[in-house]
Amino acid sequence: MTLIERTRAVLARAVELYRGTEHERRLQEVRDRLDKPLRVAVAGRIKAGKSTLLNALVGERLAPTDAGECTRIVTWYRDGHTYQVLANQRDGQQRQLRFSRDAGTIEIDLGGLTTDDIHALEVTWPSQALRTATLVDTPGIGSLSEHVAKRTWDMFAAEEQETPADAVLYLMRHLHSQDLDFLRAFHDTEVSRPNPVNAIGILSRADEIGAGRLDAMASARKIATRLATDDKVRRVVQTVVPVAGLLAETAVTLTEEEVRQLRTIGDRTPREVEALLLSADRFVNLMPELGLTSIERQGLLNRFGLFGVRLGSTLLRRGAVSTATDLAKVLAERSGLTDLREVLGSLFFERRDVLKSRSALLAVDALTRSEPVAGSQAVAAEIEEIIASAHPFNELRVLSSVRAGWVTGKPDVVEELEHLIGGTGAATHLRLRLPVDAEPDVLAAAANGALARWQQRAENPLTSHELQMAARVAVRSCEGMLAELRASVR
Ligand SMILES: Nc1nc2c(ncn2[C@@H]2O[C@H](COP(=O)(O)OP(=O)(O)O)[C@@H](O)[C@H]2O)c(=O)[nH]1
Ligand SMILES: [Mg+2]
Repeated sequence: MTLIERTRAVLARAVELYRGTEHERRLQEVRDRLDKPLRVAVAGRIKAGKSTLLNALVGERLAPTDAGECTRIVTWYRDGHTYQVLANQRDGQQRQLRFSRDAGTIEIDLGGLTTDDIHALEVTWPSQALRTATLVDTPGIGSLSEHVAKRTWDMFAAEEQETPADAVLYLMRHLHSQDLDFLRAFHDTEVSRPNPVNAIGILSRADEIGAGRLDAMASARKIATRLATDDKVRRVVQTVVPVAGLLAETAVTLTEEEVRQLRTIGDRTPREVEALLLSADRFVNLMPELGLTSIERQGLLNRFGLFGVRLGSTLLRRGAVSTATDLAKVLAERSGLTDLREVLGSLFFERRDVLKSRSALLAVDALTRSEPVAGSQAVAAEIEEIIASAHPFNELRVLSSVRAGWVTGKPDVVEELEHLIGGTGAATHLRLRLPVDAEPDVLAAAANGALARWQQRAENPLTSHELQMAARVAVRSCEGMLAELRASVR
């Protein structure tokens, strides 16, 4: 039985046990969640660029950014057939809210409710991107008030019976000790501890590094790599990806008019443009002969930032791109969005079943503890069994141990281990460090080679105990890959 099948079986038993009680409905919700898109929360301090990045991932400007009372409420964005906004009230009631969408993002009319009355907003929006993942925008720690911060905290708190999110994107502008404390609190203790498995770090607003110079993203990439190899950071997130969220959002919603305005700037000499782009203030006010009003210039800054204006106009001047479609594509790449999508795919979406099973098992486990009934102990024991023995969880556990520095060995050995158990993505070619188009027989040969090496390590009495345990898991991973390859050849 696969992990997800075992999870379904446990859930079915739990639903039976709690039938007729007030918990039955919640368990059914947990079960239904297994078939729904993965839930990914966007977390981080206020103004880290969370809402902006969420919009970039959806490909539409939905989430309001900056101030506004709705940015203070946890908001779910999910795919659906109709456009709808619901308020989940603290008193348990649900109310449909009116909304408009004139100036881009959705404007929600709270209809007399205050932000304190609302537990969360649920926005349903037909969207291809939201079919893959339901996205959760959070107000952010370090927010306006303790109260708002607490609301974000609730989203992730370990005491909660159910973790509302299966995975989290954690935005950090600077490495801040408070950021790390927050990450730690989010990571539960049940499946592995600490647990970098369901968190990806994002070095956000990356374009602002180095005052928006054209090499800003290269600098950001260096910082992100340094962060990602820092022990403290590795314990809590799988990797760190630099993203210029604003430019990403603009890239996926670029208009012809904006391209025209950038072209106007690109028609000037590089020296003139540089002088103009020294500061936001200069850009808005100097050079009246440019042919763009102050309002248009301010508009460009709001959408692209200084870096984006510089990059976009330069690309057009050099003829590197000529159409809006091409420019949008290059800006998405340069903003880091394309890379982020890839990382999300390999670390979250390909592991969807594991992450969802994990959330579901944690939810049922918490219920059996807080509301025991006859027979719930057996269910709890079974969950413990699954968590202790299911191979995907073992991989996650080893991954956490590697990240925590508990598994030591020669660097290249540890690196191979990390890949084999799916630490850089669950796909077979990633585990074997081969190109995406590697032929099945090449993959099989590599998997066989790895299998032999790791079997040896598992049995070598000189191998440290931790590495031996890890090696056993790696052997299973290799066997799993080989079985899958055999099945795909047939
Ligand atoms: N230059 C730049 N500004 C950004 C970026 N992301 C967000 N911002 C701006 O930062 C402000 C806060 O962004 P927002 O997404 O509302 O942050 P949140 O509070 O974390 O949701 C807004 O004015 C955004 O336009 C970015 O990548 N680069
Ligand atoms: Mg926000």
